[in-house]
Amino acid sequence: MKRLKRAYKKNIKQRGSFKHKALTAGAAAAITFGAGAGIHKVFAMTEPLPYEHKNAVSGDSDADLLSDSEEFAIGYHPFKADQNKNGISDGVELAQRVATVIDGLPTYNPNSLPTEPNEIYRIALLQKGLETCDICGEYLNMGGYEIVNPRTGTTFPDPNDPLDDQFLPVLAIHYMSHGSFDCLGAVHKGRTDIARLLNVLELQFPYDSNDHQLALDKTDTDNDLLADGEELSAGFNPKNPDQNVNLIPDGIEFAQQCAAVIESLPEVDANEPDATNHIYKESHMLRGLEFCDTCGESVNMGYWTVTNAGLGLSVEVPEIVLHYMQHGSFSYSGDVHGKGRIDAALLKKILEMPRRCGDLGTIYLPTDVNQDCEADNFDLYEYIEMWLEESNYNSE
Ligand SMILES: [Ca+2]
Ligand SMILES: [Ca+2]
Ligand SMILES: [Ca+2]
Ligand SMILES: [Ca+2]
Ligand SMILES: [Zn+2]
Ligand SMILES: [Zn+2]
Repeated sequence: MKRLKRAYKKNIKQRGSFKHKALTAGAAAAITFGAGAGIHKVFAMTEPLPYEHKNAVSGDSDADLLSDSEEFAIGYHPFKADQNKNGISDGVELAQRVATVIDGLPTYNPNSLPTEPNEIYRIALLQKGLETCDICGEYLNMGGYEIVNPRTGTTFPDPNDPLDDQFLPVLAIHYMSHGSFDCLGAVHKGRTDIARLLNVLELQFPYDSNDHQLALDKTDTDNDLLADGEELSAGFNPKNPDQNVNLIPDGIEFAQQCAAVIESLPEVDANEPDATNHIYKESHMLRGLEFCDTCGESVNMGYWTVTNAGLGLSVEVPEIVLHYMQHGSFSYSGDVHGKGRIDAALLKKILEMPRRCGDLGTIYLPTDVNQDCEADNFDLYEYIEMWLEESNYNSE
């Protein structure tokens, strides 16, 4: 096994023809699979390797195509390959997300720059020449883009960036759109400076934002769609956008979790509240529709009253608000209730969040290795697998 790994490491140093590259990628799959260790196995099995732009990254303990030091620099978890549990390794989806964001930036020429820019933009520094991609052989412009963030006064690349000191190569964006931060072609050979690029783009997580997630008009220091005051009232940290390290901004997932809990509450008749239900909802649906200002969908113009009998507290939750919460927002905008924001801290109190394992605020015991809220044999298996992985890694 060890010999195979060494042979493979030697292999990836010899950057050659496309045919050779495809072969190397295939060997990577075989080897990680052969190691038989949990996290590696999952990804080797689910990701088709040949002809993909996904070479193994050195020093990448969880094999999610971000090195340990890159993860440290951007605040990701170096031993969790799929922090948001969506079946896509985190490095792959982050690269694709970055490519999409860059493709959507307004583009200017070096001699017609915007006079009063108020958004992140890129300057096209394309060149008269092509370079080929080592993996797929596609011809791409050998130039690239400088990225400017006028608000924070930051630019990409760094003047000493070893990949290219003038611009982010078109080839690098090509690789990112294929899920890799490598940039290996005829002219450029190296890896994109991920931490700087995310900083300039003001991007941290790979999630796709939704138009329902309306901007806050209150201070939201960590930019997670919960205002600082709301976080303080709710017992969250206003300076950490992702307290449960699942790469989803906390305000977004908390809104969705509250919506799911409200949907699952027992419904009682408004005239005879059932005293046996500690937390319940009453329907006040009306004969009429309310239209969502974001997607145009219609919902009942009525509302729910959600009550916590034990605390003697209740709150009105219109259907349009529930609709926005399902899309990750406590702010709403409809043609009956207008624009507004529901009190997230009050909701947290009434619904007694966290209610389900995994809801924001869940405290896991240190022995609950797989974080399913039960300390059992499965945790031990997971721990043993990690331990084997680790000792394998150290014996290299
Ligand atoms: Ca990693
Ligand atoms: Ca993922
Ligand atoms: Ca916040
Ligand atoms: Ca989160
Ligand atoms: Zn390519
Ligand atoms: Zn909508």
